Amino acid sequence: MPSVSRLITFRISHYCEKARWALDRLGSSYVEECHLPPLHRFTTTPLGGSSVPVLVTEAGVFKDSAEILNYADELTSVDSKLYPPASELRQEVEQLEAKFNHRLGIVTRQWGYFYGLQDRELMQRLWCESVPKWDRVLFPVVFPVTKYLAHRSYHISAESANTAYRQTQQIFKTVSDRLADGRKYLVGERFSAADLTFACLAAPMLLPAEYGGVFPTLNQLPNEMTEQIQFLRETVAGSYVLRLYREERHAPKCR
Ligand SMILES: N[C@@H](CCC(=O)N[C@@H](CS)C(=O)NCC(=O)O)C(=O)O
Repeated sequence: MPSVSRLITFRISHYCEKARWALDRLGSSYVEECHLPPLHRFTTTPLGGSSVPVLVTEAGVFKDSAEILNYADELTSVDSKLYPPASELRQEVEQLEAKFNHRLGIVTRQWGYFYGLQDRELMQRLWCESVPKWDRVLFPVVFPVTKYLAHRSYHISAESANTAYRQTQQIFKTVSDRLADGRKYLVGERFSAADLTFACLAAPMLLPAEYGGVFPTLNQLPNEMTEQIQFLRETVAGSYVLRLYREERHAPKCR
């Protein structure tokens, strides 16, 4: 009998949601192990990784969301693949995925943490959901360290949050333009890794109800944040993400 894979995550992380969505879509049997940052390093470092998500399977350890999608895709039947078999389409999907990974995911996180880290109780609820007891117990000690590390590694400030919001608007504009011809998906005729990646990495600024991890609700957030979320939800790209979540983010087939 094949052993059950382990998905190491932060419950809130949009990169982890990318891996989770791909595995749920595949109907793959896995157990999610959530951690509080930076305590995840006790798990990821011995596995040869650092950041989350990390997927541990019989076939090997996958230490990046794109690697996890590629692994999941190899196990997926032809009619529901996330990467199109035709090489030109596949290349387009991979280029969009890389662009969203390296730009969109970074700025939506920067924006979210700028506001979120100012609210210790909210971060406690979000970061501690489903983590082991020791992570929860250590939260009061760990929080100031994590907050400091997050500010330093993600370059968080009021100025970078403003820039991040403007950059997200620009990326949304390029996606809206792409959808302007009435196409249903970003590349080709089918849902692909480009759509999945865009939806997950835009999610912190849209808060879709079907998000597979944990997010705050609108009424837990400051007005400035909710106004920006409402504005983006009404763009073509924003409503596209909400549609993808409604139509494509099905509950896991098995766990
Ligand atoms: N390239 C990675 C990026 C993942 C990433 O940035 N993960 C963040 C959480 S959103 C993380 O683990 N940060 C803590 C760390 O690097 O130790 C992927 O796509 O998997």
